[in-house]
Amino acid sequence: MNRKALFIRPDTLWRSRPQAFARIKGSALYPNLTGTVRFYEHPYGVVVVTEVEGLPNPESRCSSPIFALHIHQGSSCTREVGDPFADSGMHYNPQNCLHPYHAGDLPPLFGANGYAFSACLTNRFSLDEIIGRTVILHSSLDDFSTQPSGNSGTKIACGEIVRRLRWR
Ligand SMILES: [Cu+2]
Ligand SMILES: [Zn+2]
Repeated sequence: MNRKALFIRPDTLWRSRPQAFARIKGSALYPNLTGTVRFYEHPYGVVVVTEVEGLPNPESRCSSPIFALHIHQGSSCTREVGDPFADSGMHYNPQNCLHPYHAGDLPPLFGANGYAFSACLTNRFSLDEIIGRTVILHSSLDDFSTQPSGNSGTKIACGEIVRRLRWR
């Protein structure tokens, strides 16, 4: 393994093209919620870079909002059944694990004045496994214990993961 590749330089990452991405759009209740999730191949797994704006932003400092983030197994952000984006299905979970050990479980986003940014590395999936699936952002934090989905509240935004052709 190339030792230089072990340190992820944000400036290099920022300039390079993701191999896959999802464009995030809010549900009807969150029309201003937009963002991107970028996926980069890395020797240790996949780097997931998420940037979102237009998040709900409570005033109180003690309720600074946290939003669960998962890759769901479904391929499309369509259909509303009580919750929007019903076709996104359940968390991507090819190994039949319990939450939060689903392959699609990701660290939640911390809202900051309606904006959120995160970068993480995971080896729970390959790019090929998640292209054609969906990224879902939820209204609440992920408690990382409740089954089957961490008591994460409603789905507030969704994006379909596509192989990179042109992303900007
Ligand atoms: Cu989810
Ligand atoms: Zn899960």
